[in-house]
Amino acid sequence: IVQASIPEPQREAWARNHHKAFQTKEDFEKEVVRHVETTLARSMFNCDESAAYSATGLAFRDRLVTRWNQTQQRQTFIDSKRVYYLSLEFLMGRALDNAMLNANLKDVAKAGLDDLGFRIEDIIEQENDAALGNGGLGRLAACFLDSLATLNYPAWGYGLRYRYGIFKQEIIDGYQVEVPDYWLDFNPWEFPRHDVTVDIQFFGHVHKMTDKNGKPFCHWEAGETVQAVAYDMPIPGYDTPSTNNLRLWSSKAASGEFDFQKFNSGDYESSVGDQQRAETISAVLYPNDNLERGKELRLKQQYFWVAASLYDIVRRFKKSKRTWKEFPDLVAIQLNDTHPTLAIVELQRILVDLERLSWDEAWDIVTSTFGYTNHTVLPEALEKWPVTLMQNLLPRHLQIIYDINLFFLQAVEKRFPQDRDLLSRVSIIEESQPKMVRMAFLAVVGSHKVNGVAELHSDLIKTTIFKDFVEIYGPDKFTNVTNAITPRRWLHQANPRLSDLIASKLGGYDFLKDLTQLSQLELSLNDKAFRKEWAEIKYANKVRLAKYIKATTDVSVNPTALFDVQVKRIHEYKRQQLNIFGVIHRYLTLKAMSPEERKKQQPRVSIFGGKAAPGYWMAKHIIHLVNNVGSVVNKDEDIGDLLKVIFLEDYNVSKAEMIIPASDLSEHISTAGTEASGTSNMKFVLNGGLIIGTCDGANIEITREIGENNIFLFGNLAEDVEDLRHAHTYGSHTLDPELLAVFSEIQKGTFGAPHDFEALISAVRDHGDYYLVSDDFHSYIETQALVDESYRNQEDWVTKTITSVARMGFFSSDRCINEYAEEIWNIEPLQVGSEFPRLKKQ
Ligand code: B1H
Ligand code: IMP
Repeated sequence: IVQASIPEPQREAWARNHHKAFQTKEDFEKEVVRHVETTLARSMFNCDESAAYSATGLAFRDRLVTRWNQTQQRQTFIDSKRVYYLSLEFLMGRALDNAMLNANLKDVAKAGLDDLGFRIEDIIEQENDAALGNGGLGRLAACFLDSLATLNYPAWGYGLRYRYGIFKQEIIDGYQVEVPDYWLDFNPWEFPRHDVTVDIQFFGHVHKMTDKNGKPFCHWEAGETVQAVAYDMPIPGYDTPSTNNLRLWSSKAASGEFDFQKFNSGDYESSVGDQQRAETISAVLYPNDNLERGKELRLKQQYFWVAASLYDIVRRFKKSKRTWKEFPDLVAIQLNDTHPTLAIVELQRILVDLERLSWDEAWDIVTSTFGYTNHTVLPEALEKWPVTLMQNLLPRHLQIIYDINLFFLQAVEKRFPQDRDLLSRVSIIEESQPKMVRMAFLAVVGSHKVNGVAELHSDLIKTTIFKDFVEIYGPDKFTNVTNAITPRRWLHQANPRLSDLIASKLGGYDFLKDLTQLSQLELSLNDKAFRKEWAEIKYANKVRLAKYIKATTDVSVNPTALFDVQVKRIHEYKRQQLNIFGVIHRYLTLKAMSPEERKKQQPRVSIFGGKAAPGYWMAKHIIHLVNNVGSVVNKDEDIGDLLKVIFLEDYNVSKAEMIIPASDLSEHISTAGTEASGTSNMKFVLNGGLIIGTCDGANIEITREIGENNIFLFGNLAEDVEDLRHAHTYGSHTLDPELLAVFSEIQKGTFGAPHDFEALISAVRDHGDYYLVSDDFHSYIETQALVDESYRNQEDWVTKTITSVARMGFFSSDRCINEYAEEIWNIEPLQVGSEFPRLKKQ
């Protein structure tokens, strides 16, 4: 190890020259111009918006890096316990606006950019979303990072630096087309660490050896090595100097650019091939939400990321010169779903094979270190890997998995003798053809806590997929931490006018750090001026969205209509098909009315958005149907403003920030028991929208907090789903007559060739209606009518929305992270001392 520290006598020179972050408009402008003229090698004569964005980003990055360094030095100095959040997805969205707001310097930047000839909104729009995730799971990880930094917890995120994030969606002739998302063109937020690399091994063989004391051990002789390179992204907290780190690994060939031997011997192609094969590992995010497809490259991604991260964590631990027993006192690792479960096996391998601890000592350390969060009970999303695939790619890890399973089953057998059924039910190895490794069971066995993400979901995992494990370990190993969202991005950044209005009532912005303060808003319910401003902000947000709709789809929508929004990944369980069938029903009802009757109806804009996994055929048909219904309804002169149907292309985090504040009503209508939590439901309510939803996921806790009068619930309950499904298959299955009328309209060809939508209809009519679309249809339609009626009474509606926002304090991710910290990680926030000055409010 090279001693890189500067000796004491020379440190004064360093301290004297310490980089000072800008605070004033003048200093900000200097930094921007410096970056334009030096880093970017441009000038005022060729500085376009993209260059101005880059320079602004770099100016803020410099600021973050200084604080990032201080935060890390402090953590190293204090030697405090850190938490490591392992997630294959971090759906960060844009960073600039967030960095400006968290530092309380947006006004400074706005004025500075104005002086230099730019509008801050245009500059913010230049940034590509960091879209390294599919949906809720990845965005949750991003909200958690924001809270961890804001609350001053010593925490790192570890993930993969995909060259291509989630694909961009284009709609062509009503169909989804996928376009690659190359987002790294110029990314000022990442910090390549070419000095932080780890060699990662794959394939090969395991040899049994004996050491010099005659003790046997296993040596894994690998067949392929790939290098992991760290890229760091600073994560600023809100109104604190604490800046945490998100470390993303990128893959490259271990021997540098090429294999020179092959190159020199004339085998150019294969030397380049090796390099490309290595780079493929971190090339692309798998675009499936709630679906596992068992591809070898995906397993390679998982091990590559997990092995690099653990190497890094262990290296950092070793610097503290503690004994191995103390590892769990310094390190907590949270597994975001089962994707990083191999970390359990890898740490056991490091401790047993490399550090030569006994199996039991090592296993104690491992199980005290890990916590596992389950995000789904959908069978198609539960990860299982073929034993043969694992054997080939990670031979030593498979042996360790077998040993973990053996010792686990022996312990179960001891407590429940002669229960062979139980043993086969809980075995980590599924004795199927082919045999499979059940990753969720491995994660449960290797962790000290397992949590679900909303109350219903946490109860469900205890009574379904992990029922036997509750018997074995007792109920205390299983817990609930209800998901939540960061109010910084999802209120302050997305809806600045609403945030300002709330601040004016609450005497400042402290509510952004203690969201329960929102409850004081109920005192202003009768304040006329406040209510008026509240309604005006919603209207202004709707006008902005209407302009965007006009610009992107060429459809004019009336901003006084009720905006009804369903934006999320397209999935049968989320039931966008129920929504669009409901829209068709509304259309038919309006068509059947006399012109006089029509005049009395509540105008609506039905807005859809979301991506379908590229191979998900049914989801793609849903998108197609929505678009076709739109093209018929939107030009029907009988209907006019009474109904518009819009599909917004390429839904992502930035678009969510615009769409969510503009909604009156949003739809969270999954089949009961299928949506683990949902998090956009919280974002909509926090922005003054109401919900139509099923008794599923976090909708239930939202109802508990805001009150039944402020939410439109409908549909069957989770406890009845199984019986209904059984009845569909084995009893007589009568479909809802109003739904049948919708089907026959589709089959008449009103919305294009009926053949295209036959699969959507037959899923309900002929294949058991697994998602209970027909069972819930009537209740859905009735509840939508109730929504129309409520919306007509605008005073009442405003009262409902203010009351709801006032009661949303529970859904701050700060509350959620504090629960993880106390109940699962056992970590304390860092004290932010005087040598680490607190940000001054401007
Ligand atoms: C959620 C996933 C998911 N649950 C597999 N599971 C994936 C599973 O790439 N894969 O293989 C990707 C994603 N995502 C979501 O997590 C739940 O459906 C939501 O209900 C929940 O709000 C969110 C965060 O907990
Ligand atoms: P790592 O844990 O080794 O990756 O270090 C993370 C960061 O901690 C480094 O970038 C430094 O800023 C800081 N750091 C590392 N070692 C020391 C030390 O010995 N004293 C103070 N800070 C350190």
